Amino acid sequence: MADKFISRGFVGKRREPEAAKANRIPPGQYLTTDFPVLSAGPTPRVSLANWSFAIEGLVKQPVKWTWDEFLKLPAQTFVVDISCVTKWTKLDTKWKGVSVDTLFEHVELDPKAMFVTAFAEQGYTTNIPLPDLINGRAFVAYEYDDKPLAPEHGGPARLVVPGLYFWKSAKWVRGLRLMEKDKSGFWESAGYNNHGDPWKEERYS
Ligand SMILES: Nc1nc2c(c(=O)[nH]1)N[C@H]1C(S)=C(S)[C@@H](COP(=O)(O)O)O[C@H]1N2
Ligand SMILES: [Mo]
Repeated sequence: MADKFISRGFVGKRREPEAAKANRIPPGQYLTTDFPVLSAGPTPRVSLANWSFAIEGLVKQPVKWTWDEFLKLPAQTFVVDISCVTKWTKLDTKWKGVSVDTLFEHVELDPKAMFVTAFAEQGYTTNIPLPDLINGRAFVAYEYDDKPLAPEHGGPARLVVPGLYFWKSAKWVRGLRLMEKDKSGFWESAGYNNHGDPWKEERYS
């Protein structure tokens, strides 16, 4: 009895009912509290002095930021759920970064632009339909849990697209290329689904 009373008293944050949490887990996924690392190759050593982030392709005038310039862009905190195609889902991950909407305020998109290739160090690419990146749906993160993003998780900066399987969230991202037609990226060319909506279980092609 006493134990029960004390533990209730020490719960600082009201816990979300388990049923509500279950509603946030896409079909076929299980909940994890650790943060697995999944990379196709070794973690690249990225020099901030040579780092840049570009928006190119179907835009009137391409734009490129240095690391210092990028840090001056208006940043936000995002708390989002992520789901990897290998079936783990992690709830309430906390990031700081710049929304793709904010980045796109610096370019004029060609109305023909419908798809985006996110490109990263070591030639990693992933393709995403433009609507899945805008209106608050995606961001370029450089902090995780109030600390600089760890290199193995994509630091100095990675794309995060919470609405799609996590392979779309390009680590060590260096830019976005706007395109008229869809073009398969690294994992998509290897048999992963072109779109990758976890709620529709769009895992493979
Ligand atoms: N550049 C790059 N980005 C990448 C990958 C990669 O191999 N290289 N792997 C993807 C895959 S398959 C997943 S599940 C997530 C894993 O991110 P994490 O290692 O931070 O968990 O990154 C994605 N982004
Ligand atoms: Mo993955």
